[in-house]
Amino acid sequence: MESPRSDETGRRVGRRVFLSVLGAGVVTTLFGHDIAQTISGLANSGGFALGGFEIYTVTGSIPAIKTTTYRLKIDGRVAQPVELSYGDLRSMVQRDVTFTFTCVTGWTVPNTRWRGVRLADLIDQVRPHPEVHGLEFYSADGVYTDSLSLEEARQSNVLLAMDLDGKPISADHGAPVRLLVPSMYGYKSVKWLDRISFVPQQVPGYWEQRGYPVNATIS
Ligand SMILES: Nc1nc2c(c(=O)[nH]1)N[C@H]1C(S)=C(S)[C@@H](COP(=O)(O)O)O[C@H]1N2
Ligand SMILES: [Mo]
Repeated sequence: MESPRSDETGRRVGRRVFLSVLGAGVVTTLFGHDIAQTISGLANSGGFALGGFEIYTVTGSIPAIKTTTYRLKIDGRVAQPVELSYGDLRSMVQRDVTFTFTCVTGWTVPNTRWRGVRLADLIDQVRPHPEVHGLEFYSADGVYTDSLSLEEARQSNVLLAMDLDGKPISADHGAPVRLLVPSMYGYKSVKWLDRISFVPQQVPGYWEQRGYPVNATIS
């Protein structure tokens, strides 16, 4: 469903795949993520519907990550590299951000309310070296990545989100921690976030290597 092309053919194919997995999405809620893995594997681009969202996973599976063993690695060109547990992140100041979630393929979910740690607070804590201009974000799925410029990453509404609409985010949405960049298309919002690396220059992410713009600002 994620394709840089938006011609009629691409859209029709996208819709057919979407409808064929709708029913299975409901089954997922009842019986857990093994079914989600199978379904998104079949759908190939990994989309099924959940509360207005389409759930994407480029690997075809939904990682199950325990909050008790979760670690977020922050490394690269910084004065203070750290590894943070879920508890560490929860003990930091929690911020709320409400916005319309927008995928570049055309679907939106209005008024999504997210809560978590402001990325700018973590940047202050690790103190990037002067040559840093980019941040790389890695998913625990082992495949998905994206990036921001240091300036974009400091925007006050950029979160490491742990709650959606007052509840811990589900595995489908990237639990226990996902990146959220409200001013940009959804592909910037890396799910199952487990590493942030500070680098001299921004590196194109998964979808950007496949044709989407590195600056994903919604105009
Ligand atoms: N790890 C990972 N993160 C990801 C993706 C993905 O496939 N894998 N898809 C991206 C895209 S294109 C969008 S639109 C959003 C969708 O978020 P959702 O699956 O919670 O609806 O997640 C983004 N983050
Ligand atoms: Mo997307």
